[in-house]
Amino acid sequence: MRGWMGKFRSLFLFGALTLLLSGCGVDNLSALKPKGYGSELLFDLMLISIAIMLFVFVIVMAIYTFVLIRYRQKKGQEDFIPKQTEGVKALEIIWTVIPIILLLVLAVPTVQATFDLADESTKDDEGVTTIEVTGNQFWWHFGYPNDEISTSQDLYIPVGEKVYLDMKSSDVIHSFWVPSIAGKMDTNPGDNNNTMSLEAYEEGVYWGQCTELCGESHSLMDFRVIAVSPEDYEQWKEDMQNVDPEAEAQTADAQEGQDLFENSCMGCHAIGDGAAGQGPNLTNFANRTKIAGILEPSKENLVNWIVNPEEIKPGNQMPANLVSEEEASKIADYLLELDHSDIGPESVDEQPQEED
Ligand code: HEC
Ligand SMILES: [Cu+2]
Repeated sequence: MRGWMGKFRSLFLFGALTLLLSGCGVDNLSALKPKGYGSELLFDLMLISIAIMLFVFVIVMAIYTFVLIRYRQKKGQEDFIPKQTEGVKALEIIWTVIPIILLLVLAVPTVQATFDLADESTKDDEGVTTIEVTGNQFWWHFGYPNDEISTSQDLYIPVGEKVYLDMKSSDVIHSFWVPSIAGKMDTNPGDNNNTMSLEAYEEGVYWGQCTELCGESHSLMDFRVIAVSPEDYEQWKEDMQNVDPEAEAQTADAQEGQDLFENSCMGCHAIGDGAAGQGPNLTNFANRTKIAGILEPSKENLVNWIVNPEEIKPGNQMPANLVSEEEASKIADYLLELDHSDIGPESVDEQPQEED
């Protein structure tokens, strides 16, 4: 008996610890710490529903406890049948009307928030940014059609401004979710574009994830939204527009890497606002928060990725062994020189915190 209890207790402790520790993890990936317009609306709805649930729970439990104690069978009452109360109109009306009222209390702000989230009244206004988002197995393309900028994985937006996303997929259905600042939206293949808006209240690097099971490496389809000050955003746009894709690499190795890159990789990757090929646009690559959305941006990781991406993201569309490890090292030197802007993840006020 004791052994059983012991096992049970450690199971319980394990469960409690899991719950507790899952609260650590990465910061800026939590719908419970809203830092943007959409996430704030959704968080408020969560609070309202929890309040209603608690209200119902407390009242039902109070009545239940009262009835348990007050009407329990007493000594000498073995054969006693209490007064039956079916069909009491007043009671039935009460327990029909109260839930209806509670549902209305929940429905009104929910419908209101649904319309607020879908509001696109400022979309065509002067100076409002619309960004094209394309989900791909297993990466994100971001295009700024009015500014002739193409990028991927890191989405730059100005803080405190509502920007619109025009969203589609190049293959299967993906879902774009940045829990700290917005709700989530599916990206569909074909011409069935969805739109949503993003507005961050604070500068920051916000974690995003694909939340539609889209293939083998679905869980590795991470991205970031980087909300910078409006001045930094303007500077970033200018820097991105002035990229010269043919600029000579600086060191000898990097120059060799550049040639190799042009021969073996340019079929799928572009630098500058080139046509988005089959792979991510690598403009400003040296400023990425991660490689392929998941790896720390070190040279070693980059070489490993170039030689064998399959090992890192199974099922992804980049072929393995296009170049030797030595060649990959030179290409990495070149790619890590692609530092096209001084504005990067380090430009935001608050730095993200990695796992504890
Ligand atoms: C057949 C098309 C194709 C070719 C050729 C190709 N890649 Fe890729 N590459 C991709 C795709 C697709 C991805 C995105 C993979 C993912 O994240 O799922 C990618 C991702 C990358 C990334 C990570 C990008 C990011 O945004 O973090 C790097 C770096 C990269 N490739 C470098 C190279 C280099 C160097 C070569 C040449 C040796 C090359 N690629 C050749 C398709 C290609
Ligand atoms: Cu996906």
